[in-house]
Amino acid sequence: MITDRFKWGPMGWILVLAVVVGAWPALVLGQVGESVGEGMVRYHASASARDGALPSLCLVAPLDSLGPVPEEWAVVPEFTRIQGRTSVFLTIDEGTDLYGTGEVPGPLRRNGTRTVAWNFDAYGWGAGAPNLYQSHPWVLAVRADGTSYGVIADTPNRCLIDLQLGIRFEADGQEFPVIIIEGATPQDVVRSLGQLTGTMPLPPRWALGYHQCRYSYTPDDRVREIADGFREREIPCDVIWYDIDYMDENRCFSIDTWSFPDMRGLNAELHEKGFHTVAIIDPGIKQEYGYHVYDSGDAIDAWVQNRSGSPYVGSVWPGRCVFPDFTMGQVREWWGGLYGQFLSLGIDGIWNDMNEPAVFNVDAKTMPRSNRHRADPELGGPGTHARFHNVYGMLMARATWEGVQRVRPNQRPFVLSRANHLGGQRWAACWTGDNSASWAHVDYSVSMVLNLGLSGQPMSGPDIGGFVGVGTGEMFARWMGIGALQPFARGHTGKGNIDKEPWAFGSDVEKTCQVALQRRYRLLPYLYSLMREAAETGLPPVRPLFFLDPADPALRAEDDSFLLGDDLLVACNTWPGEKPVPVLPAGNWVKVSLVDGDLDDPDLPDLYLREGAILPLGPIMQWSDEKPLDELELLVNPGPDGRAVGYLYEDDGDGYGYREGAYRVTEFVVSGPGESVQVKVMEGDWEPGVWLVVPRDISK
Ligand code: NBV
Repeated sequence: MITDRFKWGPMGWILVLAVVVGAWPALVLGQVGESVGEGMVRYHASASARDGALPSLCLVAPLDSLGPVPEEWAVVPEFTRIQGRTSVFLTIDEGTDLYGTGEVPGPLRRNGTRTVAWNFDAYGWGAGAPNLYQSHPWVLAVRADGTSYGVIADTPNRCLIDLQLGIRFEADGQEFPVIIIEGATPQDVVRSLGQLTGTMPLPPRWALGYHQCRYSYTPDDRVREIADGFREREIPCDVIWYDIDYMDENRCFSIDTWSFPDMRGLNAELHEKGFHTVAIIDPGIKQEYGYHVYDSGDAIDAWVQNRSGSPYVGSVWPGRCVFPDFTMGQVREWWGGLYGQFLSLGIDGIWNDMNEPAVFNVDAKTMPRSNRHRADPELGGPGTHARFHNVYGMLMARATWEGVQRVRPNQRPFVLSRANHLGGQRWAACWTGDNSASWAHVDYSVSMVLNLGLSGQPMSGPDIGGFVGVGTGEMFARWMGIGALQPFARGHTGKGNIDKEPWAFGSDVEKTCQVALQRRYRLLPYLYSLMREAAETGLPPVRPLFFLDPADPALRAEDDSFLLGDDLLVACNTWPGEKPVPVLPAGNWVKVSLVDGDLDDPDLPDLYLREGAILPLGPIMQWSDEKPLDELELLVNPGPDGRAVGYLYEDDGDGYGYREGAYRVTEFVVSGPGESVQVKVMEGDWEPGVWLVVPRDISK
């Protein structure tokens, strides 16, 4: 019998329906905001969310509240909570363009895209990949009038960045705050991002040279052959890389002495010839008693645990592996200590790979989210892998960087990491993972490096030539032409693939690669000055064209070209066939030649110098320290008033003397028509001597 003691109203039925189909009604939360700096505001979902917030894992330091949100503040988020996730929505005005979101394939302008911040071993990734190896829950917005703001979703959890109708972040786990930065220009916002999440420390100058890698150069004689191949052909190169086959059966921090009987001697030989070396280290540690890394880690109970509290075991290259829990300071310290003996073999830099962390034979390609980390209180205390997954690679890179720095306190560490998170530029540079030898990937490489730069990471680059697949000589030549002008320039390819050294595709391609790399080495003084600026301010060396005039709609989606600094425009040709006609911003941009023959090569990008700029060029060198920088050629493109200005930063190229004043910032000025170049030291007391300055007026 039906009684009327309990009657379902229409709302009740809607609720039942919602539960059945899983469409929970969203709970709209009343956000609370506070000022946290000049032009910076933080909003929490509610007062209780603010009081219970976990420490930020991307900021340099916790942000104190500096009082209420300024009255004129325009960008206000709306928080909702739905099915255990927090969603934050910010409307955007008509004409607002969106950028950033980290390591993403596809166009520079991100409006209409959906990206998932969830570090993932994305071997052979393509256009539709929602998530790659790194996570940057960050969006840079540029309004129609060129003013700008940026939004950090301050959560390490898996986070959707949905830019289809505005800016929407939706993240698992506990409610998270957003930090909004306002700026008069996008450059201001990117600088503020650097202030909040840190900047990349100045790398050693050799890291700005060309790097040659493959999976793997083995045995030792093959490494010698590659190194000699560069020197004999006079193709500039600074670094040779050791991929995993240098290890003894994939055990990290070990050497396969059958193939590399004298690793120390080999590195000494390479150093003699002007090379540095970088070796790969993965996080998966073979679970094997008697192996010093396993034993010493086990002794301090270093491993990430499964949900029942035992060490989690997953399969990677060495077989059954355990994974260091880098959320504990003690583990980072132990890990860093392992580099002492390792670097004593004469290895110069470290490459951290597979640190999403990648795990074989499981659908998720990583460890279970229910795994347990025993994080230190400063990281918010113990938590599940769901909370720490996205920062695992960043904390590994941090442990590596700090360890290398402890071992060699007077040298600058160079670390490359596949996985990383917003803020991770403090410890590692990045490459864009296992890309493919296709024209589309040549094209992505330009916008990816741009968006990484707009997301705080100034030093990135692709595997030049493509990791997966063969490609063609023309593609390789063009890729080298572009890659040679990006901050991190490394050729690399996969195991079993064809050779991809600059000479592997015949003499024409070899010539193009030689000229491409000679251009890079002539530009090293400029590139190094730009890295110094990145270290100081967070502004990346590779910049989008819209930085020149953020209000000009014609520049806002331009990603066939990029700017190196403010003065040099690189017009890329990322597809086969003729060079496209470049979009040139206002002013008299003049096409420049840096090396004989570069203007006639159809596979090299054209370079244009800004009106009013002076570009300092060094000599062609086979490696970055081959010659002293005592002769500079200055390319001068005077403005309509005859004026031109340029800058140069110099120091020892490694070490920390520059912190004590051992550096020099020089200004070059042509003050009017027919005037000669005036050279003025602006900062620093570094005095290695003077250069012979050879000006070339390119306007004539
Ligand atoms: O260590 C081998 C490779 C490495 O060459 C590549 O750059 C990384 O992205 N590594 C991945 C593991 C295996 C890839 C198939």
